[in-house]
Amino acid sequence: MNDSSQYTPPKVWTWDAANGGEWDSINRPIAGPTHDKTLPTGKHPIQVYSLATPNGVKVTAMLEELLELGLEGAEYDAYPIRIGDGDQFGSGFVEVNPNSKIPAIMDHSISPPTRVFESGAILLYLAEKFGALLPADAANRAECLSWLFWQIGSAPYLGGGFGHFYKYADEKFEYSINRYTMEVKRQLDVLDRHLSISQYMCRDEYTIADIAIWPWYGALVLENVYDAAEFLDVNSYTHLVRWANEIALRTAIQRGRIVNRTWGTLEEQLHERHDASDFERRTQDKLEDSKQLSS
Ligand SMILES: N[C@@H](CCC(=O)N[C@@H](CS)C(=O)NCC(=O)O)C(=O)O
Repeated sequence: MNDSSQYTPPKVWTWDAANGGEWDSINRPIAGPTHDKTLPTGKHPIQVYSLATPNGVKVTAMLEELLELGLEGAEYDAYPIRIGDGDQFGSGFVEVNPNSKIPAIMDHSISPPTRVFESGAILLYLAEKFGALLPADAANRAECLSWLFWQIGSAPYLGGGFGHFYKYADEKFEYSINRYTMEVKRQLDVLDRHLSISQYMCRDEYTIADIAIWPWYGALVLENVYDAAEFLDVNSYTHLVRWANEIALRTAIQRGRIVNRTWGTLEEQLHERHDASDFERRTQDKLEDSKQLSS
């Protein structure tokens, strides 16, 4: 890698060198598929192709919330797209999301079966389809959508900016870390001030705005994401921590965050989800395992 203080950009950039960093192998400057691969399809109306990153958790948490509300049409099959292995560049996935990023869904309950990609679009699509988790009156709906779109616009500074330069980049550049830390702390303060006067993102109603923001900013203040809890002094954002803790207790969040999770402890992983009983079976399998280990 070039020494940044010596680097003069060429007239035309060419793709002839690795950028370095943990995600180097999947970064490329062109779109489209790299290989043929058909996606699996299960028995439910909604098919989810995703991974339990913050963007992926938004969708599985949303579907679990809808199921908690008794909306059976939200039953879904979820298949992992292993982005570290390049699954997002398979031909079947690119047909569902030409942008090659998780999450993406197919809705087979309508004709023709319809694709939806971009997590914000998926949340809005599902909220409108099921008439849930999106306020009906104009003022509250506007507030909810404002925060939903705030999340979509803000999180790239947290993930692609701060997370990349603080955690994943091979070299630590003070300029880049300062720039993105400034912005992330400003975002945390935006949320903290708002949540000091509001129970949820949209007044006293739990909505898709909370479902979009929690997997990024809730997880950031609760789970030491990027090993940055101390660096960002996350506990000083007390109202945000209060909100994050409250949402973390929801069954749908606890379920949604382990669907398509392929890392962490075994009890945090449910690679594929086809039925609510998959969660219980997981617990049962664990109990059987621990009985065998202790006998
Ligand atoms: N704006 C998109 C962002 C999706 C996104 O960045 N997904 C990441 C994982 S969190 C991904 O699939 N990365 C694979 C890649 O960049 O090749 C959304 O909200 O859905």
